[in-house]
Amino acid sequence: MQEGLVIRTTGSWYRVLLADGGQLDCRLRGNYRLRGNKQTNPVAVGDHVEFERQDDGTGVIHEVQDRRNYIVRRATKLSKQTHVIAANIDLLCIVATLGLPRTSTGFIDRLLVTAEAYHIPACIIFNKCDLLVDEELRSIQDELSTLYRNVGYPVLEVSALKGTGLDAVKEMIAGKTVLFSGHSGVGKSALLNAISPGLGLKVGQISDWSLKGKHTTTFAEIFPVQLSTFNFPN
Ligand SMILES: Nc1nc2c(ncn2[C@@H]2O[C@H](COP(=O)(O)OP(=O)(O)OP(=O)(O)O)[C@@H](O)[C@H]2O)c(=O)[nH]1
Ligand SMILES: [Mg+2]
Repeated sequence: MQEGLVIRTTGSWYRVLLADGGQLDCRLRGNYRLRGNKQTNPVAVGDHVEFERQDDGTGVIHEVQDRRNYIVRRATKLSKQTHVIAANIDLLCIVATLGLPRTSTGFIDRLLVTAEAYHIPACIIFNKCDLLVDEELRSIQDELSTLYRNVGYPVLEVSALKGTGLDAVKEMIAGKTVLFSGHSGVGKSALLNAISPGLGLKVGQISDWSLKGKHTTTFAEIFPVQLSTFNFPN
């Protein structure tokens, strides 16, 4: 039996990252028992699994190791069933924007409460700061940043588009497994691309009529990122 990290889940296939950097597509052992029936997915990104290689070049997951923590989303508001978005997270980065789309403080607060409940450190990244073109928006941003800093959360102001504030993001996430979460269209994919240009993630459009994103990224995935925050003299 070998161990690996689940970095992507699609249907009944799980992409597993191996210790040597290789990847293997695995399925779950047929008679795998779900822990209770509350969760719709038995395996999530971030899970550490034990698997066995098959002759056909794929793998079979036999065990999912205990999770240090995990974060869930309810299927619907009333539903008892939950979907595990990710497991074993070191940091939750809540990506928010003041405009296009506008993130409400209610939304930020709900994510913060979730993070607290699951014992996951959280920070807030305000993206699209290049759009703070007038005094009024600037002062709303200052107020919000001060508010969340005062209650103890790190707050970063960045622009994925202009590339400002990225070093602070890199410093914050270095060496960690980080979940970027936030409304569609706030620029999660754009921000990851800006931090790690090799990723080439698809970036969506903001709808002209609803001023919201179009759910371009449809599933969670882990990207091993090589961060070059520090330049060593050679
Ligand atoms: N002005 C400005 N636009 C940005 C910035 N970052 C991203 N955008 C734009 O915002 C839109 C949405 O960006 P995405 O990266 O696709 O957003 P997302 O959060 O990944 O959205 P989903 O995958 O749908 O959840 C695109 O049109 C980006 O070009 C920024 O810093 N400034
Ligand atoms: Mg996206």
